[in-house]
Amino acid sequence: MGNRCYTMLKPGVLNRRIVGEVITRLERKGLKLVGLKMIQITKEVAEKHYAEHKEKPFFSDLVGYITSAPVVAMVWQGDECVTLVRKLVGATKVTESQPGTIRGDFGLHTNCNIIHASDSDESAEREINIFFKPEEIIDWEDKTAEYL
Ligand code: 3AN
Repeated sequence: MGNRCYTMLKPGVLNRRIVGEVITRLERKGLKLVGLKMIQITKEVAEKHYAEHKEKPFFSDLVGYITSAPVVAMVWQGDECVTLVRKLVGATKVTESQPGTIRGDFGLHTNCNIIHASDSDESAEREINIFFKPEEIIDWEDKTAEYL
């Protein structure tokens, strides 16, 4: 089965009509999409998700941004999924994310970067539990997995 990574396209992705483009990058890698939905998250849920940043100066802007419009919440699955998704996503700071990565190609400001991805298996489990019910995750049989 591999492991799972919670991934969230922030409101900027919907605004800019690049939902498909960003999802395509994760799909093309060969990762398996096992959960997907569009949700309007509440302030409470956003604060819970980003609890580790509660004391940071950018916390209220971050919560304001991800509650400003719907997000696209996803669960990806595969061997080394968290590590691979983080590589495709790129570094947190716009000045450090390399061209070719999602953040490196689609963002100008760190405080409104367009995608979230879990940074460890433990945070993936915590975040998946915040946003998805068990029955919303479908581990479908991938008959072509051997080619990936
Ligand atoms: P990542 O999303 O790469 O795991 P975190 O967890 O350090 O990075 O930060 C969570 C989010 O907070 C980032 N995606 C970004 O939107 C925002 N953020 C992080 N660092 C800064 C910063 N120095 N200034 C403004 N916003 C930041």
